[in-house]
Amino acid sequence: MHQILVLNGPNLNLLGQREPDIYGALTLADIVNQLQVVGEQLGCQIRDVQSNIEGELVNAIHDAQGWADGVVFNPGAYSHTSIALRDAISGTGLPVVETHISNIHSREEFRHQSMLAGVCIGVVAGFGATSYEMALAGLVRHIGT
Ligand code: CA2
Repeated sequence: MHQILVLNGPNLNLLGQREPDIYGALTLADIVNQLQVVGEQLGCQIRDVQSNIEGELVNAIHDAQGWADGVVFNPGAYSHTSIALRDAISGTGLPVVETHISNIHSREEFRHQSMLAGVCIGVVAGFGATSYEMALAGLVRHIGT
C-alpha cells in the first residue's frame, strides 16, 4: 500500500464557492473524496491536509517524510513565490507532483513561473479536478511497486 499525502495550499478551501469558470464547481472535500476512490484502485492510502499558511505547508512536507511515499501538492499561489516550499521539497527528497486545477500557463503572466516545478518529479495543470487523479497516477508509477 502506498502512503500518499494530498496537500493543498491557500484559498483552495474556497473551491466550489466562487470562480467556477476557472476552478470548477466541486469543493475540495468533493475532490479529495473522488481521489480516495481512485487511490484505492491504485493501492494508495491517502491523507489530506489543507492550509492557508506557508509554514504549515512546510511542516506538513517535513512530517510526511516520516510516513509518506509521495505527495500530490497543489501549492496554490505559493507555487509562484515560495522558496521555502521549494527547499522543503528538495530537503526531504520526497517525490512530489505539482498539481493545478487551472492551466497556469494560459493565465496571467505571474502564474507562468513556478518556484517548485524544478524540484518536483512532474507537473499536472489544466484538467480541473482530474489533474489530481492524473498526478496521483503518475506519482504511483514513479514510486513503483
Ligand atoms: O489552478 C490551480 O490549482 C491554482 O493552484 C489555484 C490557485 C492559484 O493561485 C494558482 O495560480 C493556480 C488559487 C486557488 C484559489 O481558489 C479559489 C477558489 C474559489 C474562489 C477563489 C479562489
